[in-house]
Amino acid sequence: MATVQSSEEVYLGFDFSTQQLKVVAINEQLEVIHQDNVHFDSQLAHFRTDGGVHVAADGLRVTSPVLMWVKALDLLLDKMQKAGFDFSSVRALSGSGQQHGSVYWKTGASRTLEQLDPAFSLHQQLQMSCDVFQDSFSVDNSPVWMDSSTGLQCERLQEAVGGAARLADITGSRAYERFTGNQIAKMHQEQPRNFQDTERISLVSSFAASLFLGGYAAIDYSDGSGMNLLDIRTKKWSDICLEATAPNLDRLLGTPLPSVSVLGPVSSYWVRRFGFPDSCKVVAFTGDNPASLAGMRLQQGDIAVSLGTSDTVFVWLQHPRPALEGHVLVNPVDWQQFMALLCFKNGSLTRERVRNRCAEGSWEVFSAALRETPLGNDGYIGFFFDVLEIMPRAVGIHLFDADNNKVSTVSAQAEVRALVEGQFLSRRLHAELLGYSIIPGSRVLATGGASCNKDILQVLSDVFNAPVYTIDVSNSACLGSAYRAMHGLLDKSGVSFFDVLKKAPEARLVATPQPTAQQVYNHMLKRFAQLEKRVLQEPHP
Ligand code: XUL
Repeated sequence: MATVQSSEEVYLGFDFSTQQLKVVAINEQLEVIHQDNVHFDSQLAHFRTDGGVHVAADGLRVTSPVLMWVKALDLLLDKMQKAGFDFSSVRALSGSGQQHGSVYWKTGASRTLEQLDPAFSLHQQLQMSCDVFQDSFSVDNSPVWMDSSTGLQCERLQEAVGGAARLADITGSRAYERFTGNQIAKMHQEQPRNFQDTERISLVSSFAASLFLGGYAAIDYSDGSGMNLLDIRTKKWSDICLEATAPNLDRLLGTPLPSVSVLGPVSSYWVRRFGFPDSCKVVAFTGDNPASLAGMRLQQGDIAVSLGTSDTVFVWLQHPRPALEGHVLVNPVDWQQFMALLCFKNGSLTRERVRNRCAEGSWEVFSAALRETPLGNDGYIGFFFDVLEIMPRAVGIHLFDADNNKVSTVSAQAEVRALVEGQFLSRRLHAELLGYSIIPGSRVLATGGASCNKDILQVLSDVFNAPVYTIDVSNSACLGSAYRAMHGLLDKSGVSFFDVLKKAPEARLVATPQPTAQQVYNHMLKRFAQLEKRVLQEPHP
């Protein structure tokens, strides 16, 4: 890490994630000069969260105490101050939050936000009513993305708009239980008094921005796309969705804005308590996944593949085709473009199981199998769903030979290749179904545990017929937020996000496609799509 020099200009990126609050500071050279975090379970133990959340006895309701997030910000800023961080050098800040979570501001809270007294911490002023301060939240425990208790509300929303496909077409996703609109509908139905007492609803991201702004921050288009409420094409709240969700939502949500918007300067609270310059700008906060896309500097044609417990895929989309699975969001760095977010449950654990079964539990042997089998695996195609997969909604192991006949076994080496090819064909197929296409110059950015295996990445490169680069994204949401803070100041003068980030460290090239890859996998992808339909028709629990 470079050290803070008081003369340099600095940009802050915060990330209010599920388990912790993190911050990164970068200088004009895009070097990280400071990072810190507050871990909720251990450093704010009195909130008694497990992994940052409370899970109700039914296992479906999952919430986080909103004051825990407020207190975490107090604590983080105090830690930075003690570490000698020079707040007077901060030109702009932005941030991200776990997506979909909602915060309910109590009537009168805007006044409290406007009049924050620098002699007190934020949580002292926003917490439960006492003689001096009025409480600011009508709901103490915010529903978060892990909540899956709104099945009924999802059904009703889809019915009201004319079906799942229609809803996906308008908002970028069919109804999902964790999506904010369905959470709001449930709040309105189950806690009508608290709902009545609410003057504003924020996402976790816009709630955090409001604390810095000293007033209600707009919801940005990108995180707003995770609500089942925003029309991702007109960038306005969809009337039909709002009406089906709760009354007066237009007023309660405020007008959404592009993610690049400068919302205003930090409030005087920050100037007087910590010494921020009064010119320091707050750039709209966004969701953690959109912020990660910015942190990875994903561009048009690129696809990011995160190989973890579950495999996640981010894509830059120009012409989205929302589908019944996967999410299309407005792009956080260019609001006229889009991004897709796809999640596959059978990732690393399945790779490990097949390694144990077919490769003596050794990654070396697993890699050798990939090197010693031909591209296209002599026509064998495999689907490996140890648990019910999301895309496609199917389970079980399904192997096919070159004539599309179902087979029960293949050689150990062919099984290894069938797994890895099958996983990457599926990532490509479903990204393409949402509107992704490989173009000249397309890159695959690989990250996550399995991205250290060169032979797995060679298959990835071949299947996508594109070079694969590795990228460390451990801090990508935070870093992306700091990058976005910097870009926010220049956007109005027509400078693109990528022009601002020219100096950022380059991703590392690790694999390039082999000469026959395009021919082999274009053909195989067509077969894979047909076979997937067959697998889908097989009964599952
Ligand atoms: C995305 C999602 C999660 C949260 C976690 O749809 O639900 O990735 O954003 O932070």
